Amino acid sequence: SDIEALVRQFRLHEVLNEDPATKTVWLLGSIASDTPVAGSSAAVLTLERTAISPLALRPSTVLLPQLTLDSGALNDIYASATGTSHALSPDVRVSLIYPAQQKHIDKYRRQQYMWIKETAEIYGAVTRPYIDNEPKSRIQWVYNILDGSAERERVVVEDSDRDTGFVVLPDFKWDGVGVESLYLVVIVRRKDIRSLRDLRPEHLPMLRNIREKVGAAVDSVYGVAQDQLRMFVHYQPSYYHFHVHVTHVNFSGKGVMAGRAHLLDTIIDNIENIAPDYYQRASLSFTY
Ligand code: M7G
Repeated sequence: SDIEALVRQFRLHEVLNEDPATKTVWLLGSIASDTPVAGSSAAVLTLERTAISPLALRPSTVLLPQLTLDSGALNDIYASATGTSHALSPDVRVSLIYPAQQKHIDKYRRQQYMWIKETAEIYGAVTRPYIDNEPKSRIQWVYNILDGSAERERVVVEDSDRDTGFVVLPDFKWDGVGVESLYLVVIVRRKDIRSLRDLRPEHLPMLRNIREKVGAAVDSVYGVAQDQLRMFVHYQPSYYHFHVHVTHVNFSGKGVMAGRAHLLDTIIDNIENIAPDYYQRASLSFTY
């Protein structure tokens, strides 16, 4: 594939970060050039071990011919070894950002996060001008999905209504191997909602539409019931075009942590039952 051709040319410059828990490394390198600085040749490559899908492990499967083991340790009834599994494929998820901007590199580089409590005033004075200053090209990938010029064949379900519609497709964070790591992204058709901060009562039909239709579609396509899904919104998001994350409840990762993930159900409830301008007035804390 095209991705494979690009990844083959990747020359490592620096390990940006690693996480043994999620078995992931983030690498900075260059493609087709020797100068791995932010600019035309920089690339951020993510390599992540996929979860072992129970689907690959049918009851009568004989594992042995599919595993090559190095000599390990054997002690009484306990044994441990490393090895290579040949049939449990795919076993790695690769994602590539190329050409990568400085912002992408900073996002994946290991860093010490700090809490920021964003009041409505700070949003207006600092965050909002920052968002409005972002080049539209940062969300070009979103527009490509909405107009069907990218990832067309990956669309799971869509609703074409101008005000309440959306497109749902597998998120790059999903390895696609097992439903327990299911991760979808819901991109709304409206282009005027930057983030959670912009949500108002007029958006309730859209939010409810997402909750009901996406829930039903995921059940029928993947066999995961609505009460086994986590639907949430990031604040701050990386991309300021409103979208909703949908994962299996068993999925765990940084993105579902308190402080960044806001449950869709809670968002609807806050606007509906607490205050119509809840998200224009709330102080929102997040790490930066
Ligand atoms: P976010 O909360 O703005 O940022 O979510 P995050 O990446 O820090 O979580 C954007 C979501 O869109 C993330 O879950 C990304 O993995 C996903 N995503 C980003 N891009 C560039 C693409 C893409 O091109 N295609 C798809 N299918 N998903 C993407």
